[in-house]
Amino acid sequence: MQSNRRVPLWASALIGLVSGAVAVAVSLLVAGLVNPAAFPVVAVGNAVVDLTPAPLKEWAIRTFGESDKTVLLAGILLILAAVAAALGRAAVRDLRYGLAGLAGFGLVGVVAVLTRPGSGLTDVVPTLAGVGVAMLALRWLVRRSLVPADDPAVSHGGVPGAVGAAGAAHVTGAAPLPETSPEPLPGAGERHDPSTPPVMRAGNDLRAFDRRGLLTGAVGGVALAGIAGLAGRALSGQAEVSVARGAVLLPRPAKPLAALPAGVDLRIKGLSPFVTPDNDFYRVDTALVVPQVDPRDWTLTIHGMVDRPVELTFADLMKRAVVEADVTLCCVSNEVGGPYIGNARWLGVSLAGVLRDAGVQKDADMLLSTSADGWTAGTPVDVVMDGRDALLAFGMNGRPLPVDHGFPVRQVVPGLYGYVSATKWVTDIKVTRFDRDEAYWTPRGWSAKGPIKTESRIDLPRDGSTVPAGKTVVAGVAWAQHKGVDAVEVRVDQGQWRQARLAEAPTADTWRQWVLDDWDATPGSHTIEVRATDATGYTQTGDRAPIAPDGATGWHTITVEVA
Ligand SMILES: Nc1nc2c(c(=O)[nH]1)N[C@H]1C(S)=C(S)[C@@H](COP(=O)(O)O)O[C@H]1N2
Ligand SMILES: [Mo]
Repeated sequence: MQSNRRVPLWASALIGLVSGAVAVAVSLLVAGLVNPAAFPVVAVGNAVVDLTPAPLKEWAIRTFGESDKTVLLAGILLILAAVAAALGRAAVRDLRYGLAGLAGFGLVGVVAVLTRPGSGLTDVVPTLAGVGVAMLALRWLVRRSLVPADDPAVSHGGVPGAVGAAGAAHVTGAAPLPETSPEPLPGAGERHDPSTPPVMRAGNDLRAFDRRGLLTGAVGGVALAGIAGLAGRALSGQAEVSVARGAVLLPRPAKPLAALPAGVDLRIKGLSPFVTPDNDFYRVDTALVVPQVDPRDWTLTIHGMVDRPVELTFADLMKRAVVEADVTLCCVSNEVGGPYIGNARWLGVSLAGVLRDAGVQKDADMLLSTSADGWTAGTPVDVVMDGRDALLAFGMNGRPLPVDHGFPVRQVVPGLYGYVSATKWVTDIKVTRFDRDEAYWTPRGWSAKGPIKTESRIDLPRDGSTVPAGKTVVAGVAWAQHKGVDAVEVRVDQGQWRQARLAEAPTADTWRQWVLDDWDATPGSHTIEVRATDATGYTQTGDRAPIAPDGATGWHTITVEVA
């Protein structure tokens, strides 16, 4: 059995505190990744609140007011710190006591997390990760603090980085010297009562307190806790915004759109649904970390070539007449047949209306919109003002915008590729001119203007798949936003073009499903091609163009094996 009598109190407390900090920070980090509500400290806090008798709760609210939660969390952290310090003391005596103490911590955390309403089994992961890493940290710190005393390197002062007598002295330093005290003199260990040798016995091992080992280890532990804690806090900022998002009450549109007619969706398995589920909606942006914008802090500034600069808060926006629109968004980087396209029902206010309030000056032709993370798009003024449903959108498919898709507010402009129109997390619109300002992608080789090109895609059968011979459904989507799709044709093995059957489309701003029901597939390899014709009478060119600078062209062509 080890004795801790030679490890000073401060040292064992430090071991416990650093291990405890590691536990809290790692669990915060993992909670940030898994589920911020599963941070055990907060879960314990919430459990305490729930278990507190009402009179005590009322007293706390009366006494601490709005900071009652802060006081509670501070209290929990203080208790944690005290327990952690005691745990360090126990660990120095016998590591198993310390590990058992940490496990006890973990148990409290797990129970608190699992008894939270709506919790799931994965919510224990942050607690377990925190406690697990803290156990490793505790063991490591204890080992660094207690080195084998019969190690000649230690007993003779040869600790790496220490020299001569100072090294020997710190091995034997039973009581902490004030930081300002001079280095102990050679033989300082002799200040000890000779009857208690400055070493301890652990089993057969002689153990001595290594102050330098502990302090360097503690610095490492604090660094680990600091980094994990900061990263965890950043991720939990997401939690705050997701809570704020959950609290947004979407206003009713002035003229609600009719429910989508059943005819927009052919309901064919494997065919893109007319409304893209939020989780399947493509995401394209330059953000490494998705901007977390709290609607309470959000403002939109409209300035530049306007008569009256405007600044709108989120509340201001929600007070305006609310518009609903079905719009298919598409990325200029979508290869022919590619996935970067999605359709949603957006809720927002008229961008043109807001601009009219600001009074756009006659010679302005560009809106340079900027996102919270500094990305920019340049949108033609005439397109936004021509009566189409150009929106400052805050709703998507009946819910507040997902954070990935621009919460709290983004632009949506039917008919333009996203890179020139669909600014997510938009906070600033400068009314300007194309010959004065450039948006993010323009100097990077992309066209300043980006109207969406008429395109079509085969979803079924899958390219490269094998299908049984006989009647085979060929189906897909076609789009020509703000013009409308008038026809889709399909041909097999470069034979005759055949008219596909079109699903309905509520407006010209969305894509349109199409299907060819009666292809009689014969055994062998076949190519299938598709082309759309839009309402201006233009039929998609078969000439292949790359995505840069202004969008790909060509007919989507697939190959299938018929068995
Ligand atoms: N802030 C910001 N907004 C942005 C972008 C971006 O990089 N940053 N990318 C744009 C591009 S290129 C496209 S295609 C659309 C994609 O929108 P989505 O991610 O909601 O599908 O967002 C646009 N808005
Ligand atoms: Mo894009």
